[in-house]
Amino acid sequence: MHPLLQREHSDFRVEVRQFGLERIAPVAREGDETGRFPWENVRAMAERGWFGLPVPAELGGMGRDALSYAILIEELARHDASHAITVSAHSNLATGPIVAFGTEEQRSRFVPALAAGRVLGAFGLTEPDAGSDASGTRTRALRAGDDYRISGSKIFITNAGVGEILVVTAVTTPGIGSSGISSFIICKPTADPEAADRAGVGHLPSLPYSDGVTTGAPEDKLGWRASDTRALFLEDVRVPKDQRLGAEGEGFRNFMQTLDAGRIGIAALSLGIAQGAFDIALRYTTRRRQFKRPLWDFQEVRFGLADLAAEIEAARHLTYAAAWLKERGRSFGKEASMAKLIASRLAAKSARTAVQCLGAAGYTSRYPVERMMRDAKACEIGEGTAEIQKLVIGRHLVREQP
Ligand code: COS
Repeated sequence: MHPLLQREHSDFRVEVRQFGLERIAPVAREGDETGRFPWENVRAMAERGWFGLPVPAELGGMGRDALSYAILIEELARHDASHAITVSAHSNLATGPIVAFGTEEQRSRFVPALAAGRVLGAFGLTEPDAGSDASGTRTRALRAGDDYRISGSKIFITNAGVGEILVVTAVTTPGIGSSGISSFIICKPTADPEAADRAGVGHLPSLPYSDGVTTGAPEDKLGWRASDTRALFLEDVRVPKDQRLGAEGEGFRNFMQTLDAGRIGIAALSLGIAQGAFDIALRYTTRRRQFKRPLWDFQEVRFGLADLAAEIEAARHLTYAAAWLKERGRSFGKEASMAKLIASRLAAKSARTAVQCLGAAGYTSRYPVERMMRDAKACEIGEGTAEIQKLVIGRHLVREQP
């Protein structure tokens, strides 16, 4: 067992692994082919409390630690990255900032529904002109009495369509850069009401929906195809001032902290893809025979997979260490970026290696490794590109030098 884990972590891993085998593996390929959002499994995961795993029990969550959360995302991604990113974006990026920066009233109003998976949450930072340069936000929030009127657009937002509670950034004071950015909680009905209705989750009409919020069509993506990624359009959206998250001007810093935590989620997701692809390659190469012996007997194959196993274990140490630091309230931003950088690169390598081990079979949709290869690419881009992780790590190194 990993030295940072307790028995409860291992038991939880077994539970999620079982769910992955029974509920995710059978639908992952269809989700990839059709792009259909996995509403039935969202309900099943909600029933297990997984949308509120790290949320304190008094807010309706399971109150589990950051390591349990990393294990959840890792094990979901072992079979399907789309399921994993749906939970990760909801938990770390949407629920996380309300728990961390919300007032008592905001927490009790919005978090229980998110923690129960009653509705899904989304995080709206990225804009057409503000990707890696997140402080380039153009969405504008104008104060009007007790309200703000928010206008602008966001792009590539996970859960934007299916979700009902959105946490978004907008400029409250223009011309002063990141200190002029604030964040807001905005509610709107799900874009998929019939499917949500059939699943019995995802729609909560008692939420304070704002008019003027619309979403684009689902993006046609290379990977993570069963996850919901859309543009979000805000047209003179009236948001009461009590839905501002944190003080005016604190939105950027709060979102940066949220992303630090999010990066542990993407590291865990990457780890899951790396492990899932490795498992398939190991199984295949120990059974498939060529030249009268298993592929595994060829040193090239065996050494390649041994290398991969060692690198996966190293990435796991890094990811769990970042989660461990976060759990203890210690600084973890550098470690989270390092874990994401290394694990996402590894996911791509592991999936590519698995495709190679399986040869032509790996190149077809008969095996999930080609999907994993596509899914892995997103891990090097989402929640901060590999280049942004290096920039963040570099800044920490300079700051920490003796
Ligand atoms: N935690 C807390 N505060 C942070 C922070 C963090 N991780 N990172 C930056 N800040 C603070 C800074 O301390 C600074 O505060 P002061 O103005 O009080 O000094 C403020 O935020 C501005 O920081 P900085 O000047 O470093 O901002 P930059 O515009 O130079 O950019 C990067 C910072 C590039 C790191 C940031 O824009 C980033 O992470 N971009 C990637 C965005 C991303 O990951 N997008 C993915 C899509 S969202 S799923």
